[in-house]
Amino acid sequence: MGFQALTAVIFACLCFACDGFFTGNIHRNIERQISNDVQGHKDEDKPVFQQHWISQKLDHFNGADSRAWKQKFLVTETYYRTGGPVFLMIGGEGPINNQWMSTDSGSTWLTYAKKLGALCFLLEHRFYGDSHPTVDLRTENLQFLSSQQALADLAHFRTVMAKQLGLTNSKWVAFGGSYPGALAAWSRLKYPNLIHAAVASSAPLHATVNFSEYLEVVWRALAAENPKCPLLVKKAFDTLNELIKDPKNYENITKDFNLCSRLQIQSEKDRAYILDSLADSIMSTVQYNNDNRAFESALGTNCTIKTVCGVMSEESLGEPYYRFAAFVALRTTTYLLQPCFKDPTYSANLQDLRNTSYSGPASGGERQWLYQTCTEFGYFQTSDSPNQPFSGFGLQYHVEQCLDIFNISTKTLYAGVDQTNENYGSYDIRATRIVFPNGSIDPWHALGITSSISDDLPAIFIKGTAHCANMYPARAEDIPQLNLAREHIFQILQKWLKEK
Ligand SMILES: *[C@@H]1O[C@H](CO)[C@@H](O)[C@H](O)[C@H]1NC(C)=O
Ligand SMILES: *[C@@H]1O[C@H](CO)[C@@H](O)[C@H](O)[C@H]1NC(C)=O
Ligand SMILES: *[C@@H]1O[C@H](CO)[C@@H](O)[C@H](O)[C@H]1NC(C)=O
Ligand SMILES: *[C@@H]1O[C@H](CO)[C@@H](O)[C@H](O)[C@H]1NC(C)=O
Ligand SMILES: *[C@@H]1O[C@H](CO)[C@@H](O)[C@H](O)[C@H]1NC(C)=O
Ligand SMILES: CC(=O)N[C@H]1CO[C@H](CO)[C@@H](O)[C@@H]1O
Repeated sequence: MGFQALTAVIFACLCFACDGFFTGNIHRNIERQISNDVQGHKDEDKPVFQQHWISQKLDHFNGADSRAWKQKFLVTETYYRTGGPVFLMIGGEGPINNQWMSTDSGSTWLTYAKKLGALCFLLEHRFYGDSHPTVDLRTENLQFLSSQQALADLAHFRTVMAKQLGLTNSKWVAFGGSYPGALAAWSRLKYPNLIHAAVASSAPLHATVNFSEYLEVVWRALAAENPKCPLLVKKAFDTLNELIKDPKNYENITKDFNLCSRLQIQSEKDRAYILDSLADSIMSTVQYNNDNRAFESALGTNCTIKTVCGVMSEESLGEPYYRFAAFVALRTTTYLLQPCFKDPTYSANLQDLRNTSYSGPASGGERQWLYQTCTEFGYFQTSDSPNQPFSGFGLQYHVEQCLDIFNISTKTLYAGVDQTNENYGSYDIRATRIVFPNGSIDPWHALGITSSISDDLPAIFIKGTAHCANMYPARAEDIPQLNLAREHIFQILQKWLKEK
């Protein structure tokens, strides 16, 4: 292998290879902040993985444009045996997290690598983390941020790396969860000559502007814990919606939810913003329920659906409205270790999202991901469906953010989303050797492949698990279905690697 050992580097990092989606809401991602630094080495002499950079074109689809930039990737040879496959974990809408490469962590793809003798790469997505194709995040620069450019990066990476290391004839397998799960599937679809197979965990393959189904799954996930639970949440939220209409209540709402500054509703968007943020306390809890994200130092992982429904059933706390407030406060201070919930104004959030610096307050991925949703995917988690507990953050609110932040019109947004489905085929993906694990309580499964299309495109259903559960390290308390799913995916891979 041609890689040199890195000198000892302490990587301070945030985020993920498998991750939820940024929604343009800064706070939604705060629990992703990692509490301590992570070391890339077991000790100086025995690097577990190494960090490197590869040169990429800024625009893969314009031969006349020769501008280039450096993309970050990590590699571990720990498990590689001559003739073994090459695993490529695809980075997503945030900085890559070294824990996915740590051989101590036991993350699932590395357990497969160990059994199959695979060389393992983790490639950061352009415009996220340290992979900066342009000097800043100005909207005109973000034209080079797209899934298609990211897939072309990946194809080029595969080609160059295989040539450099003499691995051209090796079988490359793409892995990813959530958005990178979709990228893994699409890499197999678009570059079947380069990618032999793909594991596309919790992958939303269908782009949609009005993703109202998300909250319908949240309702069902809460109901599975306790049938009364979503009804109590709905009652609480209805009360909140009533109270928030009257400025006389601002003081009390501020206090009840421990907001960081006094509630001030000056526009319809201020109202939608705070309602969306408060609802998100429950949305995020459901999306990551019981996932073993603690291994990547995520905070708040013990706050689960059980916690929500436990607090919502606590009659001693008073009306459901007060129980909901108590849950938000508990999650904020006890689980996320924050002093207060958030600054409740839309304009403050807007200012953060408009900042175009790579060190700006939304540069961890929120601004970039919002741009991708406004140009390619939509995925807006609207409160428009009647079969869910929340209200007050409808489609228009989400769509207008695209205009407010990037000057992207609704027409452009819809055209972009249509083009994405046209380009990749949505649910009707025509490819082979892609496995689609999905979790029954993960709201993202609503946009995923949920039943096997063919023997070559199997879906793996994991009853009772949340977003990307199968990718995290196994734990003693994992439910049996989850362990079976991990094993099932391994067997599928093993079979596919024998195929030509
Ligand atoms: C705010 O809460 C206090 C204490 O619970 C209550 O006495 C007061 O009436 C409330 N204010 C309004 C405007 O409802
Ligand atoms: C979360 O769970 C872990 C282990 O299960 C425990 O050590 C920790 O104290 C818990 N944290 C909270 C905030 O409950
Ligand atoms: C953007 O964020 C950076 C870093 O936090 C800050 O220094 C800069 O002043 C911000 N720019 C604007 C226009 O707010
Ligand atoms: C969004 O979709 C839901 C159906 O799930 C529908 O009821 C609602 O009207 C849609 N919203 C808009 C603004 O079209
Ligand atoms: C926003 O876009 C519209 C239409 O594309 C354009 O006419 C307008 O000048 C843009 N506004 C800004 C502030 O860039
Ligand atoms: C929740 C969900 O949509 N699960 C689906 C995952 O895939 C299986 C097929 O293997 C479906 O039966 C499930 O409905």
